Amino acid sequence: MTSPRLSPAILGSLKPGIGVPKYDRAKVTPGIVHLGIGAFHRAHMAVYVDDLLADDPSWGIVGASLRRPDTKEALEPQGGLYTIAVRDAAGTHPRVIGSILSVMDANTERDALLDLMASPNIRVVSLTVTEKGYCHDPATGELDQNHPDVVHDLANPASPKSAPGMLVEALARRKAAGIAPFTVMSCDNLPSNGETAKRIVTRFAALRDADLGEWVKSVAFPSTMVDRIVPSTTDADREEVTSLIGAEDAWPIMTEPFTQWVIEDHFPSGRPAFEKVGGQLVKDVEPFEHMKLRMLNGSHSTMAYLGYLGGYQYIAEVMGDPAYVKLIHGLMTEEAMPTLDMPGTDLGLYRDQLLERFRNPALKHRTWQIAMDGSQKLPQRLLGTIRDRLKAGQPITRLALGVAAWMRYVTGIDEEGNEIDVRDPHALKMMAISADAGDDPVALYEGLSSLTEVFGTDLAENAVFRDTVIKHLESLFDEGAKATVAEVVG
Ligand code: CS2
Repeated sequence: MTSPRLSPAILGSLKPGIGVPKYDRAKVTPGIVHLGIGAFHRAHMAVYVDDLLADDPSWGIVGASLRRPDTKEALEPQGGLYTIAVRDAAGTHPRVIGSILSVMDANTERDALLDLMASPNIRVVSLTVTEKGYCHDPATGELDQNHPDVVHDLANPASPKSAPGMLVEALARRKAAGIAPFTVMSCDNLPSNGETAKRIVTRFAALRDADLGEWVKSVAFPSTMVDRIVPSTTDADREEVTSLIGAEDAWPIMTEPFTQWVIEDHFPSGRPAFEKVGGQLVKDVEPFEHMKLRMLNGSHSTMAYLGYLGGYQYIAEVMGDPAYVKLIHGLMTEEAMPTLDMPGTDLGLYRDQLLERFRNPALKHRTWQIAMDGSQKLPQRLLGTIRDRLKAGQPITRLALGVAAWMRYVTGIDEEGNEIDVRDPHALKMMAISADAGDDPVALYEGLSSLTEVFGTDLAENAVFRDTVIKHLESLFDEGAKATVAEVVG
């Protein structure tokens, strides 16, 4: 028997025990526009908002996709409803989320979306547009004025394509109408994501017009640290969720039990009571961001490149290899933790929880998924930690192995000689560099480390960095990833 499509009309006839919205969705009004309505947002912020709408229905979310209309196509027939399925060793636990009122496709509904963003009831515009969506230089955090979307948006300010362009046009419309600005809340894995977004958006606004640039300086850009592991949904996941809830969901979101959200409390235009639903409101998010980026994401990227090269498809599989576990444990304990300043936080406990989360056998998190966009991720995940350690004269063995594994990975050829589908905004440039370098580790190092948008201008020439990465690269080429990991952990 085929199941009916998930929709508001059939909420009452889902299988017993399935969590559904505990508020009247008809009374919910939009207060938030979210740019980049991908899986992460739907597993994270949208769930916190779902938890608070019963108390305050003025914070419904209108989601927008800037690139592909696929989320809209999946959610529109479902009236915005979708399932999050939390997976642990005991099974899969589905719950239907109702906080997303509708989804707009920025490509076909740009003007309506900009008008909505400019309307007074929208008080927060949040973003998960991934690292590359900021159109910035990841090494410096500055707007990349040569980015094709930035060039386009400066030439066509009223029909922007990029996230900075959308934000500035919506703010310009508010300014013109005499409406106070919304608060911009970045929920991407960038260091000082609020400040970074502010630097990029104010620069873009100033390039459009000096007055607008000044006005945009008054906009609030709180920083946040977001955390929840969200593997891409597969067809098998869709089938499992459909049979668990008794309705067909075109795009359920699979995730883990853990969730964390640390938010800088700076919302002059008002905010939902995130603290009532598990959000941690703080003055300074930066220490939390560093902790998460350097420990969780630094480990993730290292496991992704070394794991993929070693033939492991999923993170839980990587965690089944004791040498890899020792490497990651050491990377966090010996190399990342000493660079963090977190009074009152038990970093050893945080590390152990991370190792447990990485081990989650039910979460099919692909190494290939995490390996994506390394050029945008490496600076905040590994290179910042490396810089701090080099400055203090401390060893960088394990961190440098993560960097070497990335260099080996972006050659686009695996250890069996098969092609790797390298997804990265700089993939073509990197593949050309590695084609020139062949399998010469020194040439590969020199080519890739000259990408200043990743390495800045200081690291490539640092003798310790250079020697350590090249030594690892030689081993990766000669012995392969598994043998290299085994050797490094002794
Ligand atoms: C991952 C992150 O894909 C990746 O790069 O490292 O998405 C990670 O799962 C999240 O940051 C966890 O909060």
